[in-house]
Amino acid sequence: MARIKLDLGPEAKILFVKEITGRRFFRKSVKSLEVIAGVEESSSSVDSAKLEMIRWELKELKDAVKTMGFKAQAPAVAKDNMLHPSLRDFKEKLCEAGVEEEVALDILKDFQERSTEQDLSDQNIEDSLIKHVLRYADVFGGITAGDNKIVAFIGPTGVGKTTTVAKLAAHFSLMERKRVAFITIDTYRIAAVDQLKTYAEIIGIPIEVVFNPQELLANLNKNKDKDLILIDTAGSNPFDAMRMEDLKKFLGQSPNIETHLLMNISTRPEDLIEIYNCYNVMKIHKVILTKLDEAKAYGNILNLSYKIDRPISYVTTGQNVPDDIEIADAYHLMQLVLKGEEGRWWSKKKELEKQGNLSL
Ligand SMILES: Nc1nc2c(ncn2[C@@H]2O[C@H](COP(=O)(O)OP(=O)(O)O)[C@@H](O)[C@H]2O)c(=O)[nH]1
Ligand SMILES: [Mg+2]
Repeated sequence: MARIKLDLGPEAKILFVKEITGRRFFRKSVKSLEVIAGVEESSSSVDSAKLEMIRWELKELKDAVKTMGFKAQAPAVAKDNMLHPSLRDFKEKLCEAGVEEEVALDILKDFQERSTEQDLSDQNIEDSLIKHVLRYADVFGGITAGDNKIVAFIGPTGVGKTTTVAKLAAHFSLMERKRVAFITIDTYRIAAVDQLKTYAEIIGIPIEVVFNPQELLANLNKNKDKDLILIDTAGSNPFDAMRMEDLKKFLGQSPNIETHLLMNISTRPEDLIEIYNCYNVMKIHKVILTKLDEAKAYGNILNLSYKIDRPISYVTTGQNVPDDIEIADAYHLMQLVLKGEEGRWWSKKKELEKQGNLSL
């Protein structure tokens, strides 16, 4: 009041008071008061409606200024300022690898919050960062055959479902000596099953083609003696809700079916999430990323692990049956994200195998 009277004279009155609590970066919150004061004119007194209008307009103006200020600060540079300088290069590295900016920022901010100033200035910060990023690699150690395990492979056309089923069948049947059966779901009676039939003949395992959900159930019952039943599905457009419902009916036949969704690693991150959401009308248990050999950047591994609450079971690394498939491993996948093509551990593994040294 003293301040107001000094400015406006002894007749001054407070017209409007508002308490504002503001937060300034890393400082304690500050409380301040917003006050509108005035002097009442004796002849033409300001009516309260008018005053209310002025107050309202003032508020709108203030809000508009605030919004403008916020938008001007929105670009990446401002967001980067929240990061400790020692983390900014690493963020660039992640983004260059195709990790989405918001994902990279969130992961690094989390690291920053868990670290002391001393940790952040440490020369070996990169090692700690790699360890931290490993936390985000959501992986699962592959399929364990036995006890009539049933796994279905779903995903858009051409991602590599049939090839992956063949790779796994060959592995479990020929290397692990398990009893394996193939079932292929053909919802349209036109899908090419010859490809899988050829593999089945070479590997020497039975194959059944089923055309409706009841047939699938009958076939699952027929194969109760198997250690592993692999179900291949005809590729389907994820944005075709009818086909999604069809597939859901098939896979709903048994609660024991474990579903692995295959997606090409070079898909745009936003499409990857869309595809996942479309298939998520049925229960997805694991994700398989395919065609790592054709990719230039691997940031999607991190984008996916960060945004989707499902582990990666396998990654596929080429067209060769049965060799080009790897069980997802957090360390190897993160090396791939950070080193790109140089991190392709499977190529090094093959090189060593050729030389007769299988130590990797
Ligand atoms: N480069 C590469 N090609 C693959 C991989 N997996 C499958 N393919 C190829 O992708 C094409 C489609 O595969 P397919 O298994 O028929 O896909 P589906 O429609 O999902 O069953 C074929 O030419 C495969 O050889 C992979 O990991 N890397
Ligand atoms: Mg196929």
